[in-house]
Amino acid sequence: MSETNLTSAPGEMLSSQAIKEEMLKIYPAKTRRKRDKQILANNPDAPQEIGANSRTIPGIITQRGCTYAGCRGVVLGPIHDIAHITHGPVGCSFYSWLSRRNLVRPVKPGDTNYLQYCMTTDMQEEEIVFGGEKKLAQACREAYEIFHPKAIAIYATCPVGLIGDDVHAVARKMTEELGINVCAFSCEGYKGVSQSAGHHIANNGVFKHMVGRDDTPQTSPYSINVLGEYNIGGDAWAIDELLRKCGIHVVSTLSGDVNYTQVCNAHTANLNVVMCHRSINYMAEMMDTKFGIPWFKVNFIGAVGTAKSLRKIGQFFGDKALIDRIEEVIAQEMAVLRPIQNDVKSRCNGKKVALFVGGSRAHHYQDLFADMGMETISAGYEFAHRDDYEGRTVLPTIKVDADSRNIEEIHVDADPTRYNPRKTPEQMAELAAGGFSFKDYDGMMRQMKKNSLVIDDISHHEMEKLISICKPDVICSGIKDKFVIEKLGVPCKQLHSYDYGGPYAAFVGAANFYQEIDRMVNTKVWKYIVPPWKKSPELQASMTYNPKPAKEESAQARKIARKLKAEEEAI
Ligand code: CFM
Repeated sequence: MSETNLTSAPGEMLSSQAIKEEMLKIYPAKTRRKRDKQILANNPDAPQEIGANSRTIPGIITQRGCTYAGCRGVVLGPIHDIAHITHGPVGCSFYSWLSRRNLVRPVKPGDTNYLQYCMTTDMQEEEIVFGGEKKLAQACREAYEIFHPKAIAIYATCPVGLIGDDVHAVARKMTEELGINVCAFSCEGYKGVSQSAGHHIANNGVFKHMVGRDDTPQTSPYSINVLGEYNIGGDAWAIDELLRKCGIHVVSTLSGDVNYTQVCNAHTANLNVVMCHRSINYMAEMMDTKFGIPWFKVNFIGAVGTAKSLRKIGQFFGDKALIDRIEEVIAQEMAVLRPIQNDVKSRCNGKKVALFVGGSRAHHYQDLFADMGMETISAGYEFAHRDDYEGRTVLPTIKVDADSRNIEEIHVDADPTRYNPRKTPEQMAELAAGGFSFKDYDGMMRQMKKNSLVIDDISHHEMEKLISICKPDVICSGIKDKFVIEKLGVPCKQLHSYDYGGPYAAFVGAANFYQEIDRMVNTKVWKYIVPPWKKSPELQASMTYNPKPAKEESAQARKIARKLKAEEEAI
């Protein structure tokens, strides 16, 4: 396995270890110890244990979100025909109102889309003091009277947990009173260390209260659910369209442009494919245990990944006509994509990228950059767990700490009447003998080159160091650090919102992404940017606070520090 060179400067090979030391040396001892576990020099052959899914150090400037965001915003938010009521202060509701680009497109007259509405109990001091359950019940009644939704989901925010409102009791009462499914989620923002806890809470609730309520059988033998796909910028539509061309029927996409009935009917599919492992692996596991639906990991981001995923679905069903059709579709799509790919590659080949996004995209998008000949020198998730970095084989060794114990693990058994293994043990054995694997996520680190830098929950300070030392050609991140990055003269592609672009999934999306990145990394505008503190001495003074370097600092870290200082002085 070749090593990555972290810098574009000719003849200079920097070690990721030295860059790490340079990042850490400013921190107080306790912070340094913690961050030390979360930053690693990668070795793909034997991924080391990374510190992940632990509390962010206060003040470090993280990009993470809260548990409420993971539950209400991410997993449940895109179900477009139920009423989503935030029980809490208006701000929590406002900031989860259309701020994520999980697009919805009602297709036929009568289709319902409530996502443009913002429903909240707008808690005031009075409810904080005397309790807000009555106001919540009233909000459910109002939502029902106005919209007549098929279901209502209630989300608890931080103050609700602190004062002890029983949202589940209200949900039970309202289910009886209104005669529709009203379910509540204890997803107070503080409940876990990030939005990841909210994913888990949402998976549990959707599984308990929605999946399995509609037994209408499927007519297509090739019926699947796409789990962990949220239709950001239209990705789910691109995937749906591609699968449709192949003759594969999507029962439900959890959760992207999906309605309540599709979620309730999801257990009738014959296969679950998982895009975002972090946010939905719980659901995949529970559906396997209860209904006998097998799952495997796919990646529809990037041409290579998309083709591989389609072929694996074909192999699972094992039907010759389906497999042939899939090959035809891949050939057609590649005939259109390849000239675009070659053209873009001629300008992007060898350029360097760093990605710091969420819990899955920092990995998936490395495939798209590889299609363009671009190299990932550094990557990290905001809130993923060790299995997303090191692969699912480490699952039994992950220590359960007090924070993760706080999140309910629901016990699931096989359904007495509806458990139906989709393959016989003989068929499963035959697939395994052919190298087929289920529940198969190998994580990000095995795919990254040796000496690349893996950084969990990156801070702004570490980002600035990475930019000044490695000068990547493009960084993929989110709105919270986009402008920090661009003021330092590096283009930043937002991989949460897609900067108003997309889709980037499937072959169609890959073409969009290649062309956008080509424009970003090859424009000359970036070299005209001088960060404000380089022009203004008083800002410069506050930016170069530099406590005594740690004793064990290596010669290379000293070299980097000297180089940075010389560069600063030269301006
Ligand atoms: Fe999964 Fe996501 Fe992601 Fe995620 Fe997210 Fe998102 Fe994301 Mo923003 S579910 S982990 S909590 S792929 S909202 S659609 S882009 S951080 S990498």
